[in-house]
Amino acid sequence: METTILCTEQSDMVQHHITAPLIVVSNRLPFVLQRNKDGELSRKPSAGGLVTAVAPVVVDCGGLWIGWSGLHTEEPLEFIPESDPDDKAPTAGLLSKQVIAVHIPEREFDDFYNGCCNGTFWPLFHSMPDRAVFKAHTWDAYCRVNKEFASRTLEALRKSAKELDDQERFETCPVVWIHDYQLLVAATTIRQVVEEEKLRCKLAFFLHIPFPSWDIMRLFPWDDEILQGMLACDMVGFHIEDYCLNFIDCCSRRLGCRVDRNNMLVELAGRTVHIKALPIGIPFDRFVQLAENTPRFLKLAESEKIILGVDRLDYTKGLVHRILAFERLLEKYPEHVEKVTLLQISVPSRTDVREYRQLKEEMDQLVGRINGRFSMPNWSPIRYIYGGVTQEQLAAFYRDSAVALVTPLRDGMNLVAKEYVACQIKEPGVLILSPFAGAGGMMHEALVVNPYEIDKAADTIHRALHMPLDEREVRMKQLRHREQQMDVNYWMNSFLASMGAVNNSDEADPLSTKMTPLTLDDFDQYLNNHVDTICKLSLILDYDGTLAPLTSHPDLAIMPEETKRVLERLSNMPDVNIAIISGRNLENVKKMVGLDQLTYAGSHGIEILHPDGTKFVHPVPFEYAEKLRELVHDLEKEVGHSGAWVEHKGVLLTFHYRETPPQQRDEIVRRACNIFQKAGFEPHEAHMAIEAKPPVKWDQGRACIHILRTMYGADWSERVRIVYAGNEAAMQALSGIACTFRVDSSPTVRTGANFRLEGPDAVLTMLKWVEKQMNKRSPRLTRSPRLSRSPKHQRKQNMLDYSLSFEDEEDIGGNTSSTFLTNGRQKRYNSNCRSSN
Ligand code: ADQ
Repeated sequence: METTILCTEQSDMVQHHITAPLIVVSNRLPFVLQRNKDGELSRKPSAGGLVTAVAPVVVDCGGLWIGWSGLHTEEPLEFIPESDPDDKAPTAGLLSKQVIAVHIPEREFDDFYNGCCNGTFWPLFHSMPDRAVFKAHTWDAYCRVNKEFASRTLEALRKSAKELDDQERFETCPVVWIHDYQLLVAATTIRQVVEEEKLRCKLAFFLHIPFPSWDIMRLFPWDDEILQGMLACDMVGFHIEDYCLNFIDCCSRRLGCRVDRNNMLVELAGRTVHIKALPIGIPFDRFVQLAENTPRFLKLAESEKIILGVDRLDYTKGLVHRILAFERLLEKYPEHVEKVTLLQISVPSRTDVREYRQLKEEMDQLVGRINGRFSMPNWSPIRYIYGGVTQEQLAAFYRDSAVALVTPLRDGMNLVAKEYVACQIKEPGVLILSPFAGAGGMMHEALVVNPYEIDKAADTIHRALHMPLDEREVRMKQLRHREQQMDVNYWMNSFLASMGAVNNSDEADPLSTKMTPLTLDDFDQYLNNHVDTICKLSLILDYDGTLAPLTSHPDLAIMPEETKRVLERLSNMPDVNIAIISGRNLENVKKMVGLDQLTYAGSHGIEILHPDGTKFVHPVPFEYAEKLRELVHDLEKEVGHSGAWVEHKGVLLTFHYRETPPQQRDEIVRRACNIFQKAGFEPHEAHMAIEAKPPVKWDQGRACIHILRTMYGADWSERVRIVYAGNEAAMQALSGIACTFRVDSSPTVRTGANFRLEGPDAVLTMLKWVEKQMNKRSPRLTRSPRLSRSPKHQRKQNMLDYSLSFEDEEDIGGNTSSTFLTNGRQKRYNSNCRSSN
C-alpha cells in the first residue's frame, strides 16, 4: 500500500508517497483509555500537535502505534476499543489492530516514570542537575520498561514483515520511530534482535526535550548506555542544531566514537548514525481557524492590556521568574497599574511528584502576595488559572493578548510561542521569548529576554507594551510566515524524507550516506598530543579481535600479513617496544604472532616472556589444576553440544558458545554459568565465551603495569608514552597512564577507553600511523638486536648500544609476587615471591 500525503516545502506544495509502514513508539498512546461505570473501555482523544501530525500518517500507511494506555491494569489489556463513530480526532481512523498497548505494572511504572523519567532525565536534560536524583533501582526499572517497549516493537516488526511479504513487498523497510526521553534505551534491544533475526527496518529516535552538554550528561552514572541506546537507531533527531552538536560531542567524548560534525554523523561499531535537526512545528492552520471562529472570552476594561503566560506547571518553564519580572514592571513603571493584567494559565502537571506540588504552593503564595500588594477595587494585576483550558479558549486568549511571555529557563522547543503567533490574526501583539527555549533560536523577530534577568525582563515587557504598531506588524508578519511554512506537517515530512521513506526516485536514500572510512588522519586527532617526538613508545596490544579477527575457532584467528609486517618494522625501531597480551597461553600467542622481538603475555598475563628470554610466571594454587579438569568434564557433559565447546589452555579454560543457535543461547549460557559457579569458579565474560581464571589477584591490567615497570622502571611516565589497544581487561589499570583504544564491533559496551576502534583493520591503521610518526624522528644510533642477556649485563657489554628495555632492574618489584627466570638464571624481587615454570 502506498499513501499520498501532502508535504509543504517552503511555499510549494509537493506530493510525496510514503513508501513504508510507520511504527510509532511513544510512552503514551495517542489517545487515553478510560473505563466507564460498567467497566467498559473507551477512547478519550488527545489533542497535541504531535498526534495531529503523526496519527493520520500511521492511519493511512497501515502502520502501528505502540504505547502505554494510561490505565493501570492487573493483566495486559486484551483488546483496545475501536473509536467512537462520532470521534473527529486525528486518531479516529486508527483501528484497534493498529494499536499495541504496553503493559507496565503500577509499581514499576512509578519507578520508571516518576522516579527515572521525571526525577532524573527531565531535570538533567534541562541542565538542572541539582534537581536530578540518580538511583540505581529507578534506572533498573527504566531499563526493564524500555525492554518491554522493545519487545512489543519487535512483535510489531515481525507482524509488519509478514504483511509486507504477503504483499510481495520484499524490499520495503518498515520505519520505527521512537519518541522522547522515556524511551532512550529501547532501541538497544530492538537493534540487537533485528540483527539476530535479520528483520528489515529503519530505526529513528526523536527527542522532544533539550540534549544537554557533555558537562551535564557525564553526571549520569549510566550515560554511556543512554548514548548507545540512541545510537542503536539509524537517525537521531533533535529540535535544533545545538542539541545535535551536544549529542555528537558526548558520543565523541564519552564513547570515543568517530564523529563528523560538519555532516552530523556518528560512527558506532561500523554503523553510521545520522544526527538531524528537525524543529517541530504546530498545526498552524488549525490554530488560525480556531482564532477566527472562537468568540471573545476575556472581558477587559477600555485600554486594558493582557500579558499572557501559558504553560504546564513545571519548574523548567520559569514561572516564578516571570511573575517576579511582572512585579518589577509594576514597581518600575507604575503607569501600567490598572492598565495591564498578567493572565497566567498553568496546567497541572506531574502532581504526584513532590517538587511539582512545592512549585504549586510557591506560585499560589507569590500570586497572592503580588495581588495583595497591587490590587485595586476594580483591578487585580494577576489572573491565575490553575487548570487546563480548551483549545478554543486557548486560541481566543492567544488572539486577544497584547503580549505573550514565553520565558522558560530551558525548553526543548516550546509550542506556546508558535501557537501565539498563529493566533495573531487581528492587531498584532508582541512575543517575548527566552533564548533558552529551542524556539528562541529560530523566532528571531521576538523580543528575546534572559528570564534570570528580572529587571531587564521588566524593561522588555515595558518596551513590548509600548511598541508601535508598524514594528509589531513587521515582526509578527515574519514570525507567522515562518511558522506557517514550517508547521507540524512540514516536520513530519522532513522526518519521513530524512528516513528515505518518501518516494522520491531522484534522490538517493539519505541514510545511505556513510562516514568516510577511518584513515591515518583520524589518528592525528587521537594520538598527536600523546605520541610526541621525544619519548619512547610502548605499544600494548591484545591479539584476538585486536590484531586478528574473531573467528569461530581460535586456530583460525590469523593475523593479516600486513599487520605482521608493520609490527615487525615497529619492533625494529629503537624507540618502540611492543607487548602482546592475550587470553591464549604463552606458547600459542607467540606462535600466532610469530615475531621474535616482542614481549608476550599469555593466559591474561599470568605468564610473561620478554624478547631476551626473561620469563615471569605468576604462581597458581596447586589444587586449581584438578578443579579445572573437573570443570572441563562437567561442561563437556552438560552443555558441550549444539556448537558449544570447551577450550582448556594451560591455566585457563574457555567455554565457547559463538556457534550455538541464537534462540538456545541464553539457556546454554545460563546453564554453563551455573556449572562454573557450582565448581567454585567465577564465570568471566569474554567474546561469545565464558572463561575460568585462576583464583589469583592478577589480571591483564596488573600484567601491563608489570611489563611497563620491567621495561622502564618505576618512574617511566616522563620518558615513555603508552598506547593500549584491546578489550576492557586492562583499561582500568591503564586509565590516565596510556592512550587507550577499545577494539570491539559490538554497539553496546561499557568502556573506560579514550577511543573505540571497530576491529583489526582499524588497529592496523593505527599501527601505520604510529610507524609514520616514528619515522619522522631523526635517525639514532642503530640499535642492537633485542636483548639476549640481562640488560645490565648488556649495557656493560656494549656501551654504544641503544638500550631501551629493562632499564633499571632495581626499580622493579613493587608489591607484586613475581619470579623471573632469565635464561636459566633466576632473579627474585620482593620477599614473598614463589617460583614457577
Ligand atoms: P511541553 O513541555 O509540554 O512539551 P510545550 O512545547 O510548550 O511544552 O507544549 C505545551 C502544549 O500544551 C501546547 O500545545 C499548549 O497549547 C498546551 N498547553 C499548555 N498549557 C495549557 C493549558 N493550561 N491548557 C491547555 N493546554 C495547554 C515538550 C517539550 C517542549 C516541546 C514539545 C514538543 O518540553 O519543549 O516543544 O514537547 O516537542
